[in-house]
Amino acid sequence: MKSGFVAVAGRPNVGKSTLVNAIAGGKVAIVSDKPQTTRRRIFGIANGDDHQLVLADLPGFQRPRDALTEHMQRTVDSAFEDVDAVLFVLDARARIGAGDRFIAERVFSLGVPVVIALNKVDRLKPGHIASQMQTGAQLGDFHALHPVSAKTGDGVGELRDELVGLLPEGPAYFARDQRTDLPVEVQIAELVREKALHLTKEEVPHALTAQVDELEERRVSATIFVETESQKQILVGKGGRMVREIGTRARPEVEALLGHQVFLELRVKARPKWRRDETMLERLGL
Ligand SMILES: Nc1nc2c(ncn2[C@@H]2O[C@H](COP(=O)(O)OP(=O)(O)OP(=O)(O)O)[C@@H](O)[C@H]2O)c(=O)[nH]1
Ligand SMILES: [Mg+2]
Repeated sequence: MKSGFVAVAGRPNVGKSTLVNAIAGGKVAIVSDKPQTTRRRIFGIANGDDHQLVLADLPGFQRPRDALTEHMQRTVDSAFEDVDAVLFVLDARARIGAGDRFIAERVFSLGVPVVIALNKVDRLKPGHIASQMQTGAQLGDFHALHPVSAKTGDGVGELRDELVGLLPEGPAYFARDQRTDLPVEVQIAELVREKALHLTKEEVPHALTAQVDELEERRVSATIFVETESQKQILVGKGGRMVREIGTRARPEVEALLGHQVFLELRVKARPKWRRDETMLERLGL
């Protein structure tokens, strides 16, 4: 049996979480078109007959601006200890530049194999993919470089096999039917946050967090926190329309996760400067 850990590195928004979901064969991490969607380390576990590949999905590399982003970057930094390989994700639709080189300096100095995934190649011209592969190849002494589309699944099987091939002999670290290490309350809070992210823009997505207050057999109650009263008004919406829409979108996924129907009760609260509040961050597990 081969088993081990692979850390997923890359700039915000390159598609790390989408790729982890694709490799794990199910949704373990939430995804959005807003940068800084992932705020904590999330294991995505890919099980096979003779292997267990544990991917550590991570926040994107960033310059910290407050306690939250500081914690996020600390999570990234510590996630590289004791991994068997790094999956370095690049965005084929963006310019490969200084941000990627900054990450390259870090990951290529770890002394473990680095596999580069050039993601989002769906519907790109072959010539453009080839030139992005060339630029990506100059980032460092990589073990392999795979053009993939996490969205369509193109190239994902080959990438997965490549990563499994790098794992040492070892035991199963998680139950064979387990796909993530996140507690179910956190998974639910994340689903709620994802739907809220999708429905908001500008500064609001960054000011959002969610927490499950009560998880009962048929009833889940959760709070969405924002930082200001005006953000709260946006989240509540006219006559409660917005928060209802978030609930409507989140509920089917919460039900799929729990395996039965639930009543999902959402509240919105303003908690000024929660992103700078160490106590609040600790409560949220961030
Ligand atoms: N076209 C295309 N879009 C993709 C692909 N993979 C991810 N995306 C989109 O890219 C955006 C970011 O995806 P995420 O998976 O949240 O990116 P991330 O790197 O985890 O982002 P952070 O957690 O914020 O660092 C979303 O809108 C995805 O739908 C892909 O292969 N092709
Ligand atoms: Mg992510």
